[in-house]
Amino acid sequence: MKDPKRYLVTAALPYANGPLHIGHIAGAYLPADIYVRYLRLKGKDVAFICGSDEHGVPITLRSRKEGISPQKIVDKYHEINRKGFEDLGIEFDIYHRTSDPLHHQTASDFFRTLYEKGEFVEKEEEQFYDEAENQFLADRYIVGTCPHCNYDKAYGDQCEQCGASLSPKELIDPVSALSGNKPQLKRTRHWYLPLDKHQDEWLEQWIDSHSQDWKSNVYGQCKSWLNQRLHPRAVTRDLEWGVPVPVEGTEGKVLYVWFDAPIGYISATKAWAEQQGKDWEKYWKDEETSLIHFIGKDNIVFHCLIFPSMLKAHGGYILPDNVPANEFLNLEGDKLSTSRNWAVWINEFVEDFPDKIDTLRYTLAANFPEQKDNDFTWKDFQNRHNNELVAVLGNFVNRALVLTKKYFNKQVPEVTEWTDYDRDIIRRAAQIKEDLEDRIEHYKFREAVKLAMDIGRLGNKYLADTEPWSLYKEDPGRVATILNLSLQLAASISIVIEPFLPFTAERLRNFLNIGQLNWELAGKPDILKPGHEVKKPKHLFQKIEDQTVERQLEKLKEARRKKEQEEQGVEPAKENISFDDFSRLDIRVGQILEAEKVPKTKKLMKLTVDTGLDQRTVVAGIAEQFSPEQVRGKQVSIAVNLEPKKIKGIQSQGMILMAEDAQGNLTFLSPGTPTQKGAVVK
Ligand code: B3M
Ligand code: ZN
Repeated sequence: MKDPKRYLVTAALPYANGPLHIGHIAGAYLPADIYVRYLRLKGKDVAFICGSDEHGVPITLRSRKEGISPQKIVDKYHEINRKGFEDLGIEFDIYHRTSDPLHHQTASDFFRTLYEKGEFVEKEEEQFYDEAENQFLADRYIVGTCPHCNYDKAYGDQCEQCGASLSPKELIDPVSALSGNKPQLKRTRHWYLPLDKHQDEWLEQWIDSHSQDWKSNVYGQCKSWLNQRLHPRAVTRDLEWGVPVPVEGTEGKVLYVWFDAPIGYISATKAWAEQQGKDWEKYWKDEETSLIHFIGKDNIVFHCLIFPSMLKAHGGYILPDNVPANEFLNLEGDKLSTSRNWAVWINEFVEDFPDKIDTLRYTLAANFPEQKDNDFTWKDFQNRHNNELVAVLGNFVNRALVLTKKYFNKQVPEVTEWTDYDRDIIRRAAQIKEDLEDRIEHYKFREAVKLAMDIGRLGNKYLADTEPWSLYKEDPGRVATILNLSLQLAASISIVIEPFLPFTAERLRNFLNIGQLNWELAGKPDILKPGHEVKKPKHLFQKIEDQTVERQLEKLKEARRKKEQEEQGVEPAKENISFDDFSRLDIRVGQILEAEKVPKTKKLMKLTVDTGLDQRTVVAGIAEQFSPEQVRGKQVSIAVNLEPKKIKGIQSQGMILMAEDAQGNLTFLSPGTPTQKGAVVK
C-alpha cells in the first residue's frame, strides 16, 4: 500500500511456556522493531502490538511437567519474556496476554459471530482418546512417526524435523504424550472453518495478488499449501485450558489456540487504544491502515491463510498488507533447539552482556535468515563488534569529536566553502539514506543495516582522504569545513542507526548534544548549526576480547552436555569436597563369606564379610539382582568406618560399594585381580 494513513504492526505472540532465545528474536521481533522504529522516526501513526500466547498444548504440557497450574506457568513466562523484550530495546506499544478477560471476551464474540453467520461446518467424528487420562489427544498431546520423514517424535499437528503440518491420524504408531499408551478412538463434535470454500471463493486469488510484493519464501509456502488444496480446519478442541466455546451444551470444549491467538492481536489493540484514548477500530477496519504481521516461517499458514479466512468470514476487517516471515536461525552450525538446550537465551545474554545489546541486535540483523536459514556464531559476534562497530562507527565518531575539541573548542565550526569532493560526499550520504529507506520498506534488513554503517565508512574515508589533522596550521578554514561535514555525518548516523542500534544512537545523540531527530534530516549537510556545542569525546564501544567469546562457546557446549547427561539419566555432579574429607573414608578390599536373603524383604541380603581387619555383618540392597550363590566368595570394596546402623533388626557394619546406572542396574566394584583382604582403596 502506498502511503497508508496508519500502520498496525504485529509480532507473533510467543507461547508463555519458556524463555526466548536469539532464534525467536531474529525470526520476528527484531525485524518488527527495526521496521517500527523507522516508521516512528518518519513520524508515522503506528501501533506495535505483541503479547503472550497463553493457551494451547505447549502450555498445559509444560504445566504438567513442572507440576504447577497453567496460570502459574503463563504468569511466570509472561513476565520473563516481557522483560526480555524490554531489555533488548524491542519496544511494543503494548505487550498484552491472551489469558486477559478482554481477550477471552473478544475471542468469544468473534467465534459467536462466525457461528451465527453459519461460517462453520459442524462435524462429529472419531478422534484419538487416552482412556487412562480421560482426554482427547489433539495437537501435541499425541506423538508418533512422521509419514514424510520418519522422525519418531513428530507431534499430532506438526513434525519439527521436516516442518510438515500433520493431523493426528497421519502419524504412524501414535501414542499419547500423556501416558505413552496407545490411543483409542472416540466420537466427538467440533466446528470447522471451511478453508476449501475460502480458497475457491477469494483466498487463492488474494494470495496471487501478492505474488510480487510478498517475500518469495512466504508466497511460495502459501502456494504450496493451496496447490495441495486446503481442507476444513477444526477450530475447537476438547480441552480445559483455553477460551470456552461460547455455545450452549459445549462444556469441556475450548477454542483451538490458533483460532484465539491471532484474535489476540485485536484484543491487544483494544487494550492499547483504551490506554491511549484512541479508536481501535481505525487500526483494524479502515482500508487506509496497513496491517503487517512479522512472524517466523512456521507460522506462515496461520497468518496468510487461516487468520485472513477468519477475518473475511467475520467481515468488516482489513487483511494483512504483508507478512514478512523469516526463515530459521541456526547457532554455530547447528539447529537451535530448546529440547537439546542449544540456544543463546535472552535472559542469560542480558546478564552476561548488559552493555552489548546493540551488538547482538547488529549481529542478528546482519545475519537475518531473510531468504534461507542462516547461522549465528560467537566469532562473528566478536568480529562484527570489533571490526565494524568499534573500527568503523566508533572510530569515525571519536575522531570527529576529538578533532572538534582540539581545534574548535567543541563547537561546530562554520563552513568556509564546499569543495567538489565535499559535495560528492554529501550526495553519497543522501543516496545512502534513500537506499536505506528502500531496503527497510522492502523488509531487506540485512542490506539496510549494512547501508546504515556505510555512512560511518563514508565518514572514515572522508577523514582519511582530507587529513584535517595535517592542515590546521596552513588552512584552518578548510579544517572547519571538513569537521563541520564530519559532524553532520555523525548526526546522520545518529538517525539512521536508531532502528538497528537504539542504545548506541542514544549515546551518540548525547555525545552530539542533540535530541532525537526526524528521519528526513538524515543525509543532510546542515543538521547541526555552527556554534552548537558537542560534548567531550568518549568511546562508543569497547573491544570484545577473545576469551569473552570463548567462554560463551564453552558455556553453550557445557549446557548441551548437561542436557544430554540429564536425558541419559546421568546424575548431576556433587559439590567438591576437600582431600581431607575424602581421606576420612576408610575403604577396604573384603571378601563375602556368607550370604542369605533377609526374610520378608524384597531387596535386602545379609552378608558376612572378611574385611582383613575383622569379620562383620553388612546388610545390602542387592537381593533383587543377585542370589546368595552369586555373591558368595566375591571380593568387593567395603566402606568400613561408617557408623553401624540397624536395618530390619540386623546391625549393619559398613557398606558394600556398588555402581548403579540410570535403570537401577547394580555392579560390584571388585578388584580386577585377586587382592589381599584389607588392602586400602584410595
Ligand atoms: N504462539 C506460535 C509460536 O510462538 C504462536 C504464535 C501465535 S501468533 C498469533 O511460534
Ligand atoms: Zn517429518
